[in-house]
Amino acid sequence: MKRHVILFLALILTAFCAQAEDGSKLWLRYQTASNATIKFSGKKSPTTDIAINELSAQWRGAPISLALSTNKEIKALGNDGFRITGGESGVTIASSSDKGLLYGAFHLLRLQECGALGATIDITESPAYRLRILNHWDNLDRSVERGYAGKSLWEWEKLPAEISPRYREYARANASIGINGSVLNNVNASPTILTPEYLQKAKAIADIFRAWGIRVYLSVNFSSPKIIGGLETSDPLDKNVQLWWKQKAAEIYKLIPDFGGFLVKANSEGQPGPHDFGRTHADGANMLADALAPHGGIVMWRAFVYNPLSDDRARQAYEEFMPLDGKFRNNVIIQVKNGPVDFQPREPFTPLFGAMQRTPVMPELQITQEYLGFSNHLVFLAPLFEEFLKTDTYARGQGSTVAAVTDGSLMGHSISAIAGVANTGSDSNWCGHHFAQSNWYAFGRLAWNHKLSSAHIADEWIRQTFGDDNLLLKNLSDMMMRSREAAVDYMMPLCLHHIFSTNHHYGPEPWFWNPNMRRDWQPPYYHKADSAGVGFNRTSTGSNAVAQYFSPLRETYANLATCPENLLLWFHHLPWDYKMKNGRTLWDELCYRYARGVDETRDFQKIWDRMEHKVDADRFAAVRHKLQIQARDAIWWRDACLLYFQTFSAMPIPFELERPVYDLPRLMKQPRSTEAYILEGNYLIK
Ligand code: BDP
Repeated sequence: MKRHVILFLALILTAFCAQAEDGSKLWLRYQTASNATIKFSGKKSPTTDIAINELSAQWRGAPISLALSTNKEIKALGNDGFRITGGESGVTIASSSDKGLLYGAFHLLRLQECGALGATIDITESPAYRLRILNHWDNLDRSVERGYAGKSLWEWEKLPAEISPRYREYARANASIGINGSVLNNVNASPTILTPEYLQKAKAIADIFRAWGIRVYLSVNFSSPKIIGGLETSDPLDKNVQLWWKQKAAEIYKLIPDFGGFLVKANSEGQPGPHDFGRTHADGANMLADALAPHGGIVMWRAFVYNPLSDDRARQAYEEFMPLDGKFRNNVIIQVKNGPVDFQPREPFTPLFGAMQRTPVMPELQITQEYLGFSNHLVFLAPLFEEFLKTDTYARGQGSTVAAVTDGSLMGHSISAIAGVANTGSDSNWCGHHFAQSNWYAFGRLAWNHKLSSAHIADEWIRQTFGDDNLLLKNLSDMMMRSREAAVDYMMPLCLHHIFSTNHHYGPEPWFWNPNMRRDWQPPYYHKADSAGVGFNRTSTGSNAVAQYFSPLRETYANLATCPENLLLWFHHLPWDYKMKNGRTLWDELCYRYARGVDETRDFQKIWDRMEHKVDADRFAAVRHKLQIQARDAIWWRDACLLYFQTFSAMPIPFELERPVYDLPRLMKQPRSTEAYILEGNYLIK
C-alpha cells in the first residue's frame, strides 16, 4: 500500500514537472506568487482588471498605483505609451489608456524578471509602430501554410461554441510584448472566412482578444463577391461589388466593433485581384478601403507580386507599385516583405522601403522559419530583423533607415505598422522548437522598440525563459547570436538565394530544373551557375535592379570594390576564381563558409551539452535532439551545394577542409516527404 502511495506521488510529481517544463509557459514563467498591493481609482475595464491581476499575482516590489492620466506629457505618449516612476516606497504606472497601463504592467514585470530594476524607476515608453501585427497563415481546415508547430491554434470546427484556453494564453503572451493585432487566416484566403458562420467564429476570438488590446483582422479573397456573394463579377469598379463589400464591412463591424481591417494578397501566385478586371492595385485597395473607412478599418495590401515571364523577380514589386505611389486612400498601407525575393536567410532590403513616400509602407517579416530549417534549426532571427530595420535606405539622405521610413517618423504618415508571419501552432511549446519562441518574442519587442539590440533581446528572453545563471546566459546568448550567420553559411553564403528544394523549402536542391515549371520558382533562375561563375548580375550590365536603390547605395552595390561581401552574389555574377578581399578565390571562400556553417552547428551541440545541468531535463533533451538534426542538415546543405557547384567550378575543395560525406547522385534523389523533413530533417539519405 505504502509503495503504491509513493508510486502515485511520484507519478503526480512527474506529470507536474513534465507539464511545468514543456515550454507552454513561454517567457511568462514567473517563479513566485506574490500578493502585491495595487491601487487603481479610475474607470475600470476588462483591460485594467488584467493589469491589476497580473501585477497583484507577480509583482514583488513596492505598492503600485495605476493611473489613467490626461496629463499632457502622458497623452503625448499616445494610446499605448506609459510612464513608470517611483522607488522603494511606491511605484506609479501612468497612461492615457487602459492598454497603456497593461503594457506598463508587463514592462515592469519584465524588468523584475530580468533583474533590471534599480532603486528608483523612471521609464517612459511608447511604441515605434502603431500597429504590431501577427499574420497567421492558418487555413480553415486547421492546416498552417509554412507552419511547423502542429495545427492552427484556431479550432474553427469548435468555434464559436467552444473556446480553447489557448486563445487567452496566446493573447496574454502577445500583450506581454506589445503585439496588438492578429490576422487570423492565411493570405491565400478562403472566401469562406467572410460567410456569416465564420464571422461568428472570428467574433468569438475577437471577444477574447479585446481585453488584451488585440484587434482581429482578416485576410480576404478578392473574388469573394462572386464566390460567396453570388455576384457576376468581383470587379472593383462595379457598383454592386462595391456595395457588397460595404455591406460586408458593416456586417463585420456589427459583430466585431473594433475589427482592424483586411489583409489582401492580390494578383500574386494565382490569387485573384483587380488585374483580372483590367484594374490596378490602387483600384482594388481603394474599393476595400472605402468600405472599411466609415468604421475606422484599414487595408493592408501586399506588394508580394511577381511574374513568371520577367527576368528578375527582385525588381517587380517596385516596378508594379511605384507608379501607384500616392494613389491609395489614406487608410491603405502597403505591406512589403523585408527582401525583394522571399524571406531568404539574407537579402538586401526591398527598395520600395524609402522609395514609396506618399503611401505608408509596412514591413512584413517572417517569424516562421520557412527558409530557415523549419522548427528544426535553432536560428535566432533578431539579428536578421535588426539588420533589415537598421539598414539605411538614403531615401531622405543619411539616417533614413528602414525603421525610420516605416515608423511614421520620417514620412509623417498617420498609420504605421509592422507584421510578422507567425510561427505558432497547437504544439505544447507553441513554436515547435523551444528556441523558436525567441523569434516571436523578438518580433514583438522590435515592433515596440526597433532600437533594441538583438543581444539585449536575447538576454531578456533567456532570463525569462531559462533563468539568469551567468554561464547559461553567456552560452545561450552566444549560440543565439551566432545562429543566423551560421545558417547563412551552411545554406546560402555570400547571398546565394532561393536554392532550396522547390517543393518544401527545407533542404538544398540547387540543381532542380523543370522546363515545364515556373522559372522563378527554381534555383538555377537565382544562382545562375555555369562554368564562367555564379551569382545574379543585378548591375547595369544585368537586370539593373541596383537602379531601384537610392544613391549612394546603388553605386555601393554595383561596384565590386564596395559591395558588401555578404551581398555579393545577390548583385554580381562572378568567376569562380574571383579574388575575395581576404585573397581567397570565390570558390574557396564558398567552401570555407559552408565549412564554417557546419562547424558552428557542431559547436552549438557542444555548448548545449555543457548546459545540461542548468536546464530542465525535458527542454534539454528536446533541444539536443533538434541540434542533432541541425548539424546533420548543415552537412547535407554543404555537400549538396558544394558538390553541385563543383560540377561548374571544376575546382577542388581546399584540402584542409572536411571532405563531403554524401555523394551528389544520392543527394539528388531527395527521397523524403515534407512531413518527414518536418519531423526529423534529413535523417538518412538512402
Ligand atoms: C512564400 C510562401 C507561400 C506564401 C507566399 C506569400 O512560400 O507559401 O503564400 O510566400 O507570402 O514565401 O504570399
